[in-house]
Amino acid sequence: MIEIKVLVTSALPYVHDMPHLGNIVGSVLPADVYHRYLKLAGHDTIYICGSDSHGTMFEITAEKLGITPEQLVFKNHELIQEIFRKFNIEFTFYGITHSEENKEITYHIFNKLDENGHLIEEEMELPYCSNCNKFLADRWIEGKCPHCEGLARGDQCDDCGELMTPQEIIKPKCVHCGKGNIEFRKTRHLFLDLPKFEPWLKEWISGKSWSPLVKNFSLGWLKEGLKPRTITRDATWGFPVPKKGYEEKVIYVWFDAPIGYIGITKEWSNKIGKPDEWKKWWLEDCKYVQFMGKDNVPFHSITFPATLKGTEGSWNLVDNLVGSAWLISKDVKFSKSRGRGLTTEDALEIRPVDYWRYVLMSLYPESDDSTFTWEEFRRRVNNELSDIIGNFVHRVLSFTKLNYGKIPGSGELKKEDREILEKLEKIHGEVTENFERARLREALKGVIHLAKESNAYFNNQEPWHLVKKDRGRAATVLNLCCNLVRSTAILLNPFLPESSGKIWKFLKDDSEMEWDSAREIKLSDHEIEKPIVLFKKVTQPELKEIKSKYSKETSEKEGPAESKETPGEPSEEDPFPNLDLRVAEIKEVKDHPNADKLYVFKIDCGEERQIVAGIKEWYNLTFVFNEPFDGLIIRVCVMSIYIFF
Ligand code: B3M
Ligand code: ZN
Repeated sequence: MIEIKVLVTSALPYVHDMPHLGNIVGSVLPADVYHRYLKLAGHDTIYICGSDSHGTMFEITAEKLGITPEQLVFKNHELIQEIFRKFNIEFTFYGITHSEENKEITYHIFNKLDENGHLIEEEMELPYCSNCNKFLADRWIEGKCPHCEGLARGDQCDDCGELMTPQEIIKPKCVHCGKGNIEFRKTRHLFLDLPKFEPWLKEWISGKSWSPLVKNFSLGWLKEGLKPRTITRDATWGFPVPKKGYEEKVIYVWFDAPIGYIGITKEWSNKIGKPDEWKKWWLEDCKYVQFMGKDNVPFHSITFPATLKGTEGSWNLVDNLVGSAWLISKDVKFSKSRGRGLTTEDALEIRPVDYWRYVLMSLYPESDDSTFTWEEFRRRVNNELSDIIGNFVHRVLSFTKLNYGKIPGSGELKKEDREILEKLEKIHGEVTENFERARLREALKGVIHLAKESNAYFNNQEPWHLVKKDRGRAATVLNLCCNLVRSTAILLNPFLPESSGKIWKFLKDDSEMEWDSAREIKLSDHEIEKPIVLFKKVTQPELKEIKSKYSKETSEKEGPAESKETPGEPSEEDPFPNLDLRVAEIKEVKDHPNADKLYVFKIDCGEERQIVAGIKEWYNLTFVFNEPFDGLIIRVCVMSIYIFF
């Protein structure tokens, strides 16, 4: 693999409030997964993020809490890092936009734009509350969105994301006093002359291989025609405008926030005692990948690049802009604070972090909105995490430990062994390619695919028979399987670092994990630990409890919670809505008292069930179950088709 330099950033979260699961999957989590991959693959990379600390929301929230915006910002700056730590988000550095470094770079860029004639001064009519005697910048004014009738706050709609002027807001009111005594008064502001950058932006964006979501959005805005954008505000919290006549105003948050990526890189450079390090990432050749929710795209594909371009400096511009759609939660409300739906803390009480990292990334809304439901959560945990990954790792390692005490050496390879190794090579290549292009959901599918293929190999080789007939051959099969477990651990690492680390420990592999070594057979004649179960399934009773605990308020407010217990209509997305395929663990097998061809099974398919199956002619299961199977879980695929009328 060719080693490259990659700068990774994710949208800087506003810290007037804490993030919820939707925010986490929208930017920091995919950026972390991607950055972890880059490190494993040996690229030279840093992941920079930090708290977005300016803007009128801080003044509003701080006012409500009776503290200053600065106190609010620095308190929440600590709290948010605590949440990210719990989600194992590994930043190279997490800084803040309210810093001396960011102020310095913001002023530098501001002055360059001014010198180069890209700032326009204009008088505008802005909302003024005659009750509070204040201009109402941005979110101090609220009302109905003229596009979707949702909640419009200041210059953007919370619901549809459209930008607007305050004059366009329907039935506006002042957030300070809650009254509608709004008039429009004249005040002078500075604008970035965006229309000037249109031809350049068009050419630049057209040359990018961004996802259709991001690219079409961006070209769409250009097509509508750009207007000059204000970069100053009548407010008190923010960087004061460094220009004569504007001393009473502050720089608009969306001007200094993206510059914050640079400011935070500089803050990091100073912290590590290498004050010029930031230049290596911003002024020298380097690939730059950004992650964000789709509502943030215009600021990153249009305004920020135009801002940097206008300085005529040699700033690195974004190469891959990864914008995610929304993860919509159907039967629970993702919430930022306790007592109103499901918070990140609640989520981690339900299951440890890797379950969430898995479920969220498997639903990562890469190109389109995706939907979270509790049923989906259970399905992903039980059928993928537990039945595919967990099961494969556990059965291979426990069977190997039981029969050989360690990973045995391998004999000569047969055709089927070479085939699984070819599959490993192919899947590794595909997962790598998807990672390189930051297509993370596809990359995760590839990891699951590898575990599935490896599981099938284990099944087809039937080492439990081989071990009695041909220990040498069984050793070869198990050697390959254990090494496939190792490959799975590596490919899984960016997504589930904790679980991957546990597998590494079971394998007693003390080497540094390396991406490319997943393609190789590394372990032979090598001690291993007895594995412990990696993922616990979500049972029906547990799911019921979770639903009743976290879904109540939402279902009251938003109508009945979605439920798969009722018949669904086939759709393009799900042509078999009533088909429920599950892998079950057989707990007990007995002969049927009245039928020669039937067994009676007690199974655990997430819930305890008794079923009968006419497979006695083909399988002697009482024989299998009389064998000792310490630690070995024997699973048989049981298909249950529930047809609802
Ligand atoms: N703080 C919006 C958000 O948190 C904004 C992103 C800034 S990125 C420079 O969604
Ligand atoms: Zn007012």
